[in-house]
Amino acid sequence: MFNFRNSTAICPYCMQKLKLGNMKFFCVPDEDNRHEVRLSLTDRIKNRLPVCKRSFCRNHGLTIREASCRNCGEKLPPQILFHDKFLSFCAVGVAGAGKSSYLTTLVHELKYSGLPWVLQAMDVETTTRSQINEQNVYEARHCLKGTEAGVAPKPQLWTIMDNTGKGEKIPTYALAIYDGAGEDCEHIDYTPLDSKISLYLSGARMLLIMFDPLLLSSVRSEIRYETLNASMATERQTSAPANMVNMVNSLSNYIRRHCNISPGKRIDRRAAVIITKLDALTEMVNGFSSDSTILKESPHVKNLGFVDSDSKMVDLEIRDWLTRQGETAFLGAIDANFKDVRVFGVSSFGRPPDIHKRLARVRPHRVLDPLMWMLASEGIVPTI
Ligand SMILES: Nc1nc2c(ncn2[C@@H]2O[C@H](COP(=O)(O)OP(=O)(O)OP(=O)(O)O)[C@@H](O)[C@H]2O)c(=O)[nH]1
Ligand SMILES: [Mg+2]
Ligand SMILES: [Zn+2]
Ligand SMILES: [Zn+2]
Repeated sequence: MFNFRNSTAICPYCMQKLKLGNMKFFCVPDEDNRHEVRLSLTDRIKNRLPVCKRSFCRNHGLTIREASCRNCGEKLPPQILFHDKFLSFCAVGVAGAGKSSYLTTLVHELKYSGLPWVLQAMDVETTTRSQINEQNVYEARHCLKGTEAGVAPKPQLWTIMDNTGKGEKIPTYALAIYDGAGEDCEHIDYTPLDSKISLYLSGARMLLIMFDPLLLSSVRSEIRYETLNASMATERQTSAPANMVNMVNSLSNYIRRHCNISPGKRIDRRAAVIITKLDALTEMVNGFSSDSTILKESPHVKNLGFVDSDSKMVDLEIRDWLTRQGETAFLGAIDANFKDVRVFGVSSFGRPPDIHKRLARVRPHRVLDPLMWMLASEGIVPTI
């Protein structure tokens, strides 16, 4: 019988800790029938899921796993109740920074990179959305459309089963991914954001702060017009100034307010700063040198762990590169606001799209690095 006492389950929609008493349980004997099952006194004392006691119900005597959250009313996928760790991250960045493309290739790599993990979607929505995105990028080979602004993003909910060990028990992790619209991230602080987006930001275990290097004027002047055009999302973005410093500051103020952290204190939240579209930077004379670590294949997955020295080197190389581009204000802003920051560089596609926004064979570069960092910090993979 599953004991809830030690559960770390969190409602992925309202971020409330899921205790037994915070949930409503339903028995669903068939598609057209459902009835609520209340917790008995013994269930409460023993901290266990309820059992259907209705006479003649075909589920009579079975443990009930269908539940909804009492706080927000959302239906909870049964798998969210059973896991050893709850992991969640939220991607933020200006419109067109490459968030959705990155998360699409991240999920794909997680499924097929050879890690001894099995990834399963927890609900139909996650399955459908990831199928559409993967189909677009990997089969139709076309760039994704911008994420709809003004609506709260639904979290993608995944279960990771960790097949590394040989024991009988397979550790499972719940992974919730939040991918908002850049347009909404750009206005944090200024417009009354949907309260759900704010919850996601303050509730995530790790923030992915996506930085689009193609917004830097020093980069734009060194890259071919075709590459630049193909690697930018919208007309609006092409003329947008690099406004990441403001975004980092307002994001930080926002989290501080929401989590009651005083302005003089760094935010105690893991923040992965991710420079996207690395492939486009290889055209730069002033770019990364050809023997730099960042351009080498990522060592983490091959080693089934997080190679800290490699990651620290990449962090240094990007900081150095950003400094050479005159972006010290951005580095200053992340270091001043976040206690636990690491800088990463990725290319979701491996090379720029063509002028019609079509993709060549997708070869993601280093997309799993930030995730491996989080997994290492959670003790799920070793730090090497
Ligand atoms: N060269 C290159 N371009 C990329 C890469 N990833 C994304 N892009 C470009 O960036 C555009 C925007 O990518 P998205 O993933 O939709 O960006 P987003 O951050 O989700 O944007 P919003 O949903 O509007 O917030 C794509 O249409 C591509 O043109 C990459 O790895 N390399
Ligand atoms: Mg998007
Ligand atoms: Zn809830
Ligand atoms: Zn029943």
